[in-house]
Amino acid sequence: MITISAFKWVPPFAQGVVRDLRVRWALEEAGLPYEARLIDAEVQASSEYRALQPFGQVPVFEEDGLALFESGAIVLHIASRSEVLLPSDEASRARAVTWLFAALNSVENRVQQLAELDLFYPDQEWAKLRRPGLEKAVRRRLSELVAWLGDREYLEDRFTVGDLMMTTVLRILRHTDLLDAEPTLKAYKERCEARPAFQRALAAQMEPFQRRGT
Ligand SMILES: N[C@@H](CCC(=O)N[C@@H](CS)C(=O)NCC(=O)O)C(=O)O
Repeated sequence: MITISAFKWVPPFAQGVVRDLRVRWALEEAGLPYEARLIDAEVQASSEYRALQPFGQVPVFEEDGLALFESGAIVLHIASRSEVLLPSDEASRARAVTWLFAALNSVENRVQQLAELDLFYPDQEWAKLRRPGLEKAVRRRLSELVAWLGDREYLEDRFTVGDLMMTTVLRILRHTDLLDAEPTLKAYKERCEARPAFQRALAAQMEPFQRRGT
């Protein structure tokens, strides 16, 4: 049985965007059953967990003695077992993988910086100075994505693991109105989020938080 790590609890600003979501979504799309190992700060700091994830973060993927960390690597590993996520022809497959990396290396890096600034350091003087430039850099990536999408429904000619990853990255901007300014991109994200596999993944991440009532 596949096991993934996830948090027992995170503050509301993080609920629904923790990175086990993308792994859960990939597993749901691939039709692979899994169990979640819910962890806390004590487990994160333990040597047992650090042997699985050197930085103490979630998610970790475990199956038959194989342990993987880094959500991009995990999602790619899952996708390699699913035609839904990775087309079988070589060129289309390579394009889908390209978009997975683009989501992580060209979009998430900026989006994450903005989110950290807004959520962790909103009152710091240096953050106030840095924010306009960072917002501009994020806006630029969003408009570049819009230009690429044009009339397309997905980043390529069908839904792939690239769209899965890009959607989870765009969700990190939910505390801002940046996507409202880009209706094409907002509609793209919502199209991907409407997939039943995403809805199941989101519900599964949220379940322990809702059970706790916070
Ligand atoms: N690059 C890593 C980032 C993982 C990551 O940032 N995980 C966050 C949750 S979304 C985490 O565990 N944060 C707690 C911490 O860093 O201590 C990945 O994609 O797996």
